Amino acid sequence: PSFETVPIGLTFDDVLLQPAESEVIPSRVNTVTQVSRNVRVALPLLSSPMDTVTEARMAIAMARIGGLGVLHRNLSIDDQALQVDQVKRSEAGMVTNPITCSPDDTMRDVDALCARYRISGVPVTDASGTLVGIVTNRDMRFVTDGGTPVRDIMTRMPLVTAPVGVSKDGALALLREHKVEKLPIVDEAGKLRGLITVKDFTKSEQYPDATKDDAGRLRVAAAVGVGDDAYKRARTLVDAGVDILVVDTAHGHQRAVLEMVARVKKDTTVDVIGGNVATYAGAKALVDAGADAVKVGVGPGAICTTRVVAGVGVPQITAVMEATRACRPAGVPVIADGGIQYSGDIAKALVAGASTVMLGSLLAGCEESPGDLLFINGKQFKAYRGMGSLGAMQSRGQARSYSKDRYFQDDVSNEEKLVPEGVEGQVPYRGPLARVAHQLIGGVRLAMGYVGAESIPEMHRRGKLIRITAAGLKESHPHDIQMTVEAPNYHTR
Ligand code: RVP
Repeated sequence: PSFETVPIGLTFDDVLLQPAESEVIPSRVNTVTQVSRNVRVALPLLSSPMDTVTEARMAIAMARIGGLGVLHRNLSIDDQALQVDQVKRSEAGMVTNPITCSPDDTMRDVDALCARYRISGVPVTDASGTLVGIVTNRDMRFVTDGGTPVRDIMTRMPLVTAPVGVSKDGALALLREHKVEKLPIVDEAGKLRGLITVKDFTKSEQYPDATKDDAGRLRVAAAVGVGDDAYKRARTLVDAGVDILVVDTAHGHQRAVLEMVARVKKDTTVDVIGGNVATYAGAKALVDAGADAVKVGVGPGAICTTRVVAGVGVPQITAVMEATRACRPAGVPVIADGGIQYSGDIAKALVAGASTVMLGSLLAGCEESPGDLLFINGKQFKAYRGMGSLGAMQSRGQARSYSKDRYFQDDVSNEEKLVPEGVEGQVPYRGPLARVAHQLIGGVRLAMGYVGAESIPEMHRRGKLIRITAAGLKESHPHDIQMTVEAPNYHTR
């Protein structure tokens, strides 16, 4: 190699967006964008498939605000499929396949179901699927013996029900008229076919931007690896109703990854995202394999040590620009994954060509992320760790398959032989996702005003980057002052 041919790699801190002539009012911009070829979101935000970031609760919260959660895969196939199921059932126009119980179940069973799915009651059906009653919080409130059978406490037929095909307004009218909270949908034979709840109506008023499928259910994505086990995982997740599969590896420009993308594309109807890559050639290979979106980022993550341990990576702005060069002509969206610390970085990623960004560290501190609050010196934190960290690789007995197909390490017979590519740590607690996302999107909206872009495609067309120096970066951050009040959208590194 000769020095003249070594390209330069730039990252978020190396660039700024140039202000341009604008009539755009930040509060009126349109942030709708494509996650993948067939899935659209109101906000360009995805949550990382990491075991300290995205499980069902985060995925539900992400979809409600108009983003999308990607469920991590550091757990058994069944557990991950269950999480898909939890998201798909969480809020809906109509639950088509509601959770039910039998008259012979006990109140304890029903309690467990309600806790698991965060619901307040369940229809009761007999062995043939015929609706025989409903059991809700109201029925259980004064029963002290957990062993009491459902048949003794349930509200029996006749219940207020609606026929299959009832309209949204018709259902709402029935709920209002009878002052009930749950409306079972039954067919002519009396079999339970669905359930509409008051909560779903109030939720859709509360979350007008929610990311939903055609049946009105929240959307969810899930991560898979490569190889036959991963293929089985992918099939199971599709059966559970997943909307997007993400072939989630540290090196997406790899034959096994390309094969997995092509295979899942061929055998299922869901969108398939491939990654991660950081070059033109890597992105092109995924596009050619049939990926419906390309996830970009090798080494930028807050907890990632790949660039130090392996000396490999491409600074993220350059990586996104290079991948976009390969993806844009094919109409394939780019996801900028990793390294985002401030809302301004999201705007920079969009201008570099990304259609959405994926966030780990910024979301790990949310109330909805997995894990408990940690109190340290009176301050609140939550754990955040790389999926290539020792802890993540060793956890839940998944080490072998996990480190093998994400990091392609097959010598994992002995834990001492694992070579981590990530670290374990903690981030400050940041409260509910909605609050965090509000600040993130608020920053993006401001950027769109400065750039003169009314939409994200306009950001792609109109946005211009400028390279800055170390002095420029110093000037960008607050300087020559001691901060006395914590801002909701600024933290020192
Ligand atoms: P960040 O948002 O900067 O915290 O980065 C999150 C991203 O880091 C993830 O979406 C993933 O691509 C990457 N990651 C996750 N684990 C590791 C690792 O252990 N190296 N890296």
